[in-house]
Amino acid sequence: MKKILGGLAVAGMMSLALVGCSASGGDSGGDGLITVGFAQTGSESGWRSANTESMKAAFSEENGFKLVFNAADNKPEAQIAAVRSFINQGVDAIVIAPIVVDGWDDVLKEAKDAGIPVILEDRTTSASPDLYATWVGLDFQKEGQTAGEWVAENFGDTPTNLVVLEGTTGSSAALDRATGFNKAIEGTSINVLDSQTGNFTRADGKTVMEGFLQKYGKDINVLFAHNDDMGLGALDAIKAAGLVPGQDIKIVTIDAVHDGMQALADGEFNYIVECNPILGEQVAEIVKKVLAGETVEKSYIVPDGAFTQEDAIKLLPTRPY
Ligand code: GYE
Repeated sequence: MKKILGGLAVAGMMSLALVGCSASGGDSGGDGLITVGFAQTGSESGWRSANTESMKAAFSEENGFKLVFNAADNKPEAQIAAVRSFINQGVDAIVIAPIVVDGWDDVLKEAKDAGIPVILEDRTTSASPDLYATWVGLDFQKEGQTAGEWVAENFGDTPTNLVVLEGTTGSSAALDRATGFNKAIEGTSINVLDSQTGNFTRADGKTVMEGFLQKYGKDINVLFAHNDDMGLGALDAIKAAGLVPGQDIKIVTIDAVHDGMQALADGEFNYIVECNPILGEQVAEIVKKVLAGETVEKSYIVPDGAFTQEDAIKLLPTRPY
């Protein structure tokens, strides 16, 4: 154990030295490449696949990186274990898309003590900001608010029953989207009948929607799903119940991945708020800056749009994901 710790301390000092001196960033492997450990959430959605692809393309050998990739199957303990293993391997930098906001303090302190900078991608944490270098992501609260404003504008004046499919419990994406949405519908005649997690997956979106339909049947007027995939899963449940999605039940989702945009173009979804998953290049650039000792902002927010059915028909052929 002592030996391992000794090795760790040396690796830490080496990375620290590299952070301080090397203009081209770390090179712990001695192969001219920057070794980056990326702790991805898992592979729950179309958004996630596009994000993983974007990260893998940006952290390529041609771009000067050696990527150590881990997907944690959306299990927070597994993700923390992956980060710990990156620290033990003595990578040059660690990128994390945190599954949940809480529970990060200890392992982030360990990375800091080892001199390995941490860059957050996509979601945020509740950990103290001095435990990570920066965060590249999206304004989830604003996304929720945009969805809520659309609901309020279209249905806020007449009694309307709404159900919510929430994303992963405890994730910043789900927490902030709920906050933004609830603020936007406050004081309107929208009645939230029920709100449950569908874990950002199609399968759970379908199961939870089946439950909602059994319980509330035709009383449901609007569905807000925290991502496209859960909305897509819900389509099956709605059709199986003999109802027409997009008409009997209006649907608003977040992400705007290809299958979601297709459902919007087909009239089965009614509105989608965009969440851009193509973050790889920006994250890679920032990792290089951090390792070169350059000052970076504490956060980089990538802007999002929002789409109607007409927009989807026009944009579908040229969507990059
Ligand atoms: O909306 C969802 C994914 O954190 C923004 O995670 C991300 C969310 C995205 O599973 O589809």
